[in-house]
Amino acid sequence: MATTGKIIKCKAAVCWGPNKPLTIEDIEVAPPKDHEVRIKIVATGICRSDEHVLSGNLSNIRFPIILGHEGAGIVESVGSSVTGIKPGDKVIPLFVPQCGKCRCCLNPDSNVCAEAAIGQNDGTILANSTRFTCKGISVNNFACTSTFTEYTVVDDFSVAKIHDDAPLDKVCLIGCGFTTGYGSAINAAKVKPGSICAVFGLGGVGLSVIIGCKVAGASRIIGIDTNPNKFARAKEFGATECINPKDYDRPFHEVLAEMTGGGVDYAFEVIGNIEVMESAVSSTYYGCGTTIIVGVAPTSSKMSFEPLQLLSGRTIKGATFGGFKSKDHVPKLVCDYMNKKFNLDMLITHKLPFEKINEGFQLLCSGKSVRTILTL
Ligand code: PAD
Ligand code: ZN
Ligand code: ZN
Repeated sequence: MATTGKIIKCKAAVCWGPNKPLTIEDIEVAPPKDHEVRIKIVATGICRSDEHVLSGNLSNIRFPIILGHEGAGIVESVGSSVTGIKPGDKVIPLFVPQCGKCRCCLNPDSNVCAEAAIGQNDGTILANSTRFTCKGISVNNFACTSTFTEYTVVDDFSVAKIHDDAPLDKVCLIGCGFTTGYGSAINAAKVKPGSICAVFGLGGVGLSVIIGCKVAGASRIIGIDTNPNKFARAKEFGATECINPKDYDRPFHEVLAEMTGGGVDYAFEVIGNIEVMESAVSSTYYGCGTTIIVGVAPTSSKMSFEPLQLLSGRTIKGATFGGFKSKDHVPKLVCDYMNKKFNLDMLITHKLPFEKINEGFQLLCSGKSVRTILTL
């Protein structure tokens, strides 16, 4: 391509610090180095995890930064030593990389990657630097991906090549929200047929948990949200009933225990709220209930529970990206979507041009949207 090996000037939404609106800036994107891939982003979703950074809930972030981790695009150029990915390929950047060599990658029971710590925590990609510059200032990368930009550069183990015919404005959700929720049910919880599930939080990720619970054959899926406007859509996805904790003036786990003969088999916390996490644990059946923590709680916050709650057989676990090994599974999930094994189109409530990104965040925060897709 004409741009190969050159700096690309393009637009990006730069986050200069917490509690400030993003500003669309002219940035420069340097060419990919060894084992790196430069991608033209075509579509990206807005996930609550991006908003956690904006609202200052996550403290280990270095500013300025380009957020966004739920995108899809087309490879513009590749650095030396990149194999299996070439210019023109459709790809999804992976916020959980898969290097294939670290202790996590080599363990079939883990799906995180030791390389992620490098990208996520210090705001750089693998070569310990960033490829973004704005007004002469170097701008950090977010979660190995940074998709709120027309062009991004990622490490080759942080990107998956997907089917040539995949609709990028839909399958971008496989880059985070859909996969996280769906996998939390089928991989992390391993929901059994006939079981009772409770899903706390009916945003894009919670609704995707419901898709997974339904595919796994749960007999009851109880959707829980403080915003009753979320209930109709949750039922379309497969929730068998929906309830609002605000409608009760007693501990919510007692309400769920009464509804379910003593507690649910699986409780999913998909909000990032410590009190709800504690309530979710108490809502599970004492002899065999499992709680899956999916929501991202503020940095350094702590949840508490009585150890006795676990001695009778309860399990508490967490999952990132739904327990899927990213590079292996993202291409397969894209094909499953194209073969209509599941439908994620209903997660998309809004579409906006990239320039209206702040409007997209307002829609999320006001509870009006599930997923807004920005097109670039
Ligand atoms: P969202 O904001 O679209 O959905 C959250 C839902 O929770 C909304 O419908 C709220 O109305 C509801 N809610 C808020 N407070 C309460 C409460 N106290 N009780 C009941 N309901 C409540 O977010 P999302 O679906 O994009 O993300 C959900 C969480 O999952 C969030 O914390 C995000 O950071 C996390 C996440 N985790 C991973 C991962 O890999 N573990 C990936 C992606 C997102
Ligand atoms: Zn996300
Ligand atoms: Zn690894």
